[in-house]
Amino acid sequence: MQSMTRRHLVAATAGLAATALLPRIVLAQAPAPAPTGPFRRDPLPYPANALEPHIDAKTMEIHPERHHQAYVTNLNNIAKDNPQIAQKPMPEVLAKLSELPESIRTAVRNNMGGHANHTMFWQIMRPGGGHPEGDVAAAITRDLGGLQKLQDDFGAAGLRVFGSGWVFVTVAPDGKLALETRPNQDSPLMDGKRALFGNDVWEHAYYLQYQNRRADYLKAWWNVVNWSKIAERYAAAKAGTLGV
Ligand code: MN3
Repeated sequence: MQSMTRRHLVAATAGLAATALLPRIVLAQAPAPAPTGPFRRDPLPYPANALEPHIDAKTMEIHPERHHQAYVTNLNNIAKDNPQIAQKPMPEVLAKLSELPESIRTAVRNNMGGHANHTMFWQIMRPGGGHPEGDVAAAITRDLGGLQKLQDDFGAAGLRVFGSGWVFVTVAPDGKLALETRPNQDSPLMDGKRALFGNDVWEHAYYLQYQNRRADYLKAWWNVVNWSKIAERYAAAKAGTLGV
């Protein structure tokens, strides 16, 4: 009984400490979007200026809070009359776009694709960068010719995307990797595949800092790739549990 009481006291104290810290944490982050439907955008897992000097703070404010948020808001608006789009995980909806009513198919393709792509994108970056290790490093060597060749080929693929789109490394259930591009907000999920990671080559992702120099952005981006998150995603893909 006494240890129970003590545990409660410890829990209560921890709760108080967390509450005391809360205003400071809230101030440091972007304002949380109002919940107006089943879809929501998680806050960035790092401050907006954390990826400097490779991606500027202003871009990392505008890109999630306006561009990504617009996809989420649009999805919530579509879901008002079409709640079925929120009743299955996004990979399942995106893999079967042809089963949706034609009146919403293109809007779901663009906005859910955008939501899925950006949700992945924020996760697979972090300050400090690093190098691939373990299984994922071995798979890059086996399937993509090693990290240097991957970076060269990924950059070249990114330059070949005409207009707006994405470059992805996809992962098959058996762990095999492939380099692929998609236009607009299309996602490998639309082909029943999984994105291990990818880079956004829409101008909104880099224009404030790099203007038309997409090649420089593509090269600098490797400095903020979160290889430990990618290793987690690789393990999840092979276990069949990787989502967006
Ligand atoms: Mn974008």
